[in-house]
Amino acid sequence: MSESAASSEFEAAFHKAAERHERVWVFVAILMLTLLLAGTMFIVVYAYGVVVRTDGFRRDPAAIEAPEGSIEKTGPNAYTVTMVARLWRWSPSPLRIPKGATVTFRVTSADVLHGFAIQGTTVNVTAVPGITGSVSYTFNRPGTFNIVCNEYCGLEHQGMLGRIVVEGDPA
Ligand SMILES: [Cu+2]
Repeated sequence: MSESAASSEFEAAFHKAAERHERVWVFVAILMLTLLLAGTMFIVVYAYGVVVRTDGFRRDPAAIEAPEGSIEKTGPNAYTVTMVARLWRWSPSPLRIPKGATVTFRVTSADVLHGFAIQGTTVNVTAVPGITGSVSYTFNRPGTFNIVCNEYCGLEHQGMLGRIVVEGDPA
């Protein structure tokens, strides 16, 4: 047996063993990822009861009770505002309220996902078609607040701005 024949025999045996180990560990890795994914899904759905709703989504703006939003006075200085997002504007905007007003925003979308965030406040809610999100905020500081869309929604996303004007002293 020549020296080169011996070395190529050794190489062939080495590759055969290496391939077997490689196959085993690729399989183990895939199995671990599958178990991790299945386990996560199981825990999320069964233990936490999280279910993604798909039946209630509607994209027809006409299906929204107040397509241009609404403002309702609910107390001495309290308001409920239905805020509707659509490509690419907010309504009602500009929204004028007195200083110190507590506003409950009911946020929804007429078309796709948008993000309702009021700069300089803690308000940040996703506007989902067919679903109404709710958040309250008290505007103690007069001035103009920008509503920005922080959920990418297409071509004019960056220009999707609204205004909230908090005026002087409460009436
Ligand atoms: Cu948007």
